[in-house]
Amino acid sequence: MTHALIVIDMQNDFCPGGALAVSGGDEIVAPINALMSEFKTVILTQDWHPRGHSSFASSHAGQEPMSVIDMSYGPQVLWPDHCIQGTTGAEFHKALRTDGDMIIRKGFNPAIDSYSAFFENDHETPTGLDGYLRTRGIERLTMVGLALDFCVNFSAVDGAKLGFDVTVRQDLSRAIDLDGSLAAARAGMRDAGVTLA
Ligand code: VGL
Ligand code: ZN
Repeated sequence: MTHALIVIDMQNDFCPGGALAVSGGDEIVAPINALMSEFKTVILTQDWHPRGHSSFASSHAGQEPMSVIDMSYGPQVLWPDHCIQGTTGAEFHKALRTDGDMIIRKGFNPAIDSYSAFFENDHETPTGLDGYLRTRGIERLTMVGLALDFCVNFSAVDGAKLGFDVTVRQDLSRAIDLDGSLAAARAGMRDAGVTLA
């Protein structure tokens, strides 16, 4: 069975010092680099927002970062401005290996956030990753990266729903953990049939 490693959002803004820093995000760079050597297929994702993106608190008058609003597609956490296209914050951590086969960008639609590597947050607009994996005969996925309770979680659950055999390496992920989001994410991944390693 062809097995791919998916490295999620290992970007400056999610590492200490970044706009939406995930605690310990930089600690996993070296072990993820090492893990890449064990996979024939490595895919990286990159959170890639235009300025003024609808997921930014700054785009909504009177809203603070980390508050939640209702969007047409459901609840949306409002984030600090992060991973703006072409900025240093959107670049991969400078020590990360980026010699993978494919980089998939997400979150570029101004009106919809995209945590998952497979679908935007409306859960129906595809990123194209499903087709890419299927046409390459890939059936098994190992996921690592940031953040465990948002982009890794949504990607893992969608991957499992699409029929991939998905394992999340929790030791090679770090969480934001907003109001119990980590516990909820773990339960949701388990329910979807994701293996939490
Ligand atoms: C992410 C919040 C906003 C993530 C991306 O990579 O988990 N979280 N954008
Ligand atoms: Zn984002």
